[in-house]
Amino acid sequence: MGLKLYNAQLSPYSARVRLAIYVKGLDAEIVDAFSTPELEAELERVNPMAKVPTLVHDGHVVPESEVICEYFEDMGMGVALRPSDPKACARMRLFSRIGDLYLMEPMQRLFSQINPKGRDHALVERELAELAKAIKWLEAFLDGSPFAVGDSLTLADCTLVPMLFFYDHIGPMFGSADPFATSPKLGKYYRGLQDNPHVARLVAELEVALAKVMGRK
Ligand SMILES: N[C@@H](CCC(=O)N[C@@H](CS)C(=O)NCC(=O)O)C(=O)O
Repeated sequence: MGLKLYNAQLSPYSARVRLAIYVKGLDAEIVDAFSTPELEAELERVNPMAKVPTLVHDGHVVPESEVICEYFEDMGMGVALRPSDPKACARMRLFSRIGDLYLMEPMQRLFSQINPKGRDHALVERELAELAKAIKWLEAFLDGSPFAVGDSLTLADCTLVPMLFFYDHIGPMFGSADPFATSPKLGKYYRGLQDNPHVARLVAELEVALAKVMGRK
């Protein structure tokens, strides 16, 4: 049966898991869960949350991107993307928590305000301020090296790359020409990571998926 991932190309949470799959070189069936009503119904059957990503491994269902990534590690699948040192591991999880709780939350609310027509300016201002806080924290916790933690890719990078992809694109939509202007370490980190072929593949996929959606608007 193997691994089956219910995915959406533009979901930053799905992208986090795809990146882990690519880096680990796992053989997984990746299906676009929202491409047909049948697949949507299948997703809802396997996971009542009906969210992507959802992993099914030999019939065992694992929802939630971070839980899936940690599951890969616990199962010893592919190259390790979790440091063995507890302190490094805590740093890795900190980046994921900041991403999930403080970066994605305001960004999700900003996604609904992309169209300047009928934009709620008070909401935009509030969420941009929240987003700026998360960016400041990431900037403070990064140590200036090419990876978020240690000297190789970890789950922290899998989390941050797709989120920073959206941050990089959402900035100009709300009037910021260079979203990384006040976070040079973070900008250097995000741009530098794109030399990695797995990261480059993921970012290219996100570009295609975003262009498709924007073309529809
Ligand atoms: N906390 C979840 C978030 C997953 C999530 O919100 N996925 C969105 C796509 S980005 C989704 O499936 N939305 C469909 C829905 O909620 O019905 C994770 O980390 O996996």
